[in-house]
Amino acid sequence: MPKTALITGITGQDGSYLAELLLAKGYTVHGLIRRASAFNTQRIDHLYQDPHEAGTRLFLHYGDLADGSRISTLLKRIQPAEVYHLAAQSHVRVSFDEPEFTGSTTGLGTTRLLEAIRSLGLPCRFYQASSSEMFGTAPPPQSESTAFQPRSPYAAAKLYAYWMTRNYREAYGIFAVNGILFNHESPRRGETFVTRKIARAAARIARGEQQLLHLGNLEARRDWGYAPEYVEAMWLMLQQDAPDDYVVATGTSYSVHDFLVLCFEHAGLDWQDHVRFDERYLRPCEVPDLVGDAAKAERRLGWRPQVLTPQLARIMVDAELAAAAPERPGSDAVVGVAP
Ligand code: NAP
Ligand code: G4F
Repeated sequence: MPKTALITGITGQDGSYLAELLLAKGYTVHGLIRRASAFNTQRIDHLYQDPHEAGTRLFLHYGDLADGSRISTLLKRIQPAEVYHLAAQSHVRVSFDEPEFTGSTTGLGTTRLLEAIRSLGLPCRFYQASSSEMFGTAPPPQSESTAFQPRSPYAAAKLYAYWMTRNYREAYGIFAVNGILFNHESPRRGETFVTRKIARAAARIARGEQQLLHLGNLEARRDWGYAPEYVEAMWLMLQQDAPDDYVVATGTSYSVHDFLVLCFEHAGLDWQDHVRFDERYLRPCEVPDLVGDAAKAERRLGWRPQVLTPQLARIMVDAELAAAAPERPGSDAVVGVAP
């Protein structure tokens, strides 16, 4: 029997890959999108199906995480078997500027969904997009049993959502899981996250469209994997017999400086000729070193990463080099928007 899923955040990096995966598996997919003054569906435009035609399996609905009654109405109407809650204010640096908004969307948004599921008595499975950012300063490697030490409003909001997910599982028996995903990237990554910013700048500099790239802390270390593989892990978590929480990571660690070298060398450039420090990209608190231990995901889900950071850097730079030169500048460094 084909399943129905609801994806919040379907217009984001992960939402777009997850929608592809679920459609390929025969699911009917409903996506929550924010109303904006311009189209914000670029990442899923290739999946668009005319809703007037028979056989359509992708449906988009306006809604916002701030609007609990709308979420409840949609859940009641769609009756999804699986809910993948990916929507969030997901930028760590921005969360220091907008802590209240981040708490309301990234934190309370999860509660609004869980409470709607509970009050409707909906027999669905729920995925919460938890984050390695919750580990903060906890020494690596971090696993499901590592104590959280959040270092940003974003991390604190995600940690609240993590515990609400566990609470609704324990208190009400909802099949609710936390995927604690370490950084995962792709050519669809938002342009203000550091990997995309670097890959994009390398291609633009190679094409002569940009001279300088401004960055903040180059010493921070991250465990960077490939997003299309990570959405597979989300799906696997909801196919298990019992709900549980899982770390998803590559188990490898590279600094921002390392990623810079990987991208610029692949584009045939010397990064030192083009990169400048800009303190606006520093955070009031930094997370120094994230490296995940995904042994449980491998053991229980059979999930293993295939693409590691050096190949990821090549994939991202190649995609930028292949892309046509954009009409607008785009990079936050170019237009001067902080961070
Ligand atoms: P992303 O590209 O920033 O996408 C975020 C999505 O949330 C977008 O579709 C966005 O809509 C939507 N959204 C934001 N605020 C909303 C609101 N108030 N109401 C409704 N929708 C809203 O994030 P991502 O990289 O795909 O990550 C997906 C999830 O995993 C996020 O929750 C993120 O925090 C978490 N996570 C990501 C990583 C990672 O490395 N990528 C690691 C761990 C956890 P618009 O398109 O309209 O902006
Ligand atoms: O690319 P970033 O902004 O990702 P960050 O902060 O690790 O957060 C991402 O991963 C989390 C998982 O751990 C997700 F939960 C979250 O939603 C998001 O997807 O920054 C990575 C590192 C940081 O240490 C930052 O200080 O890069 C450093 N950095 C240095 N210069 C920069 C810059 N980050 C950004 N965004 N822009 C810079 O110019």
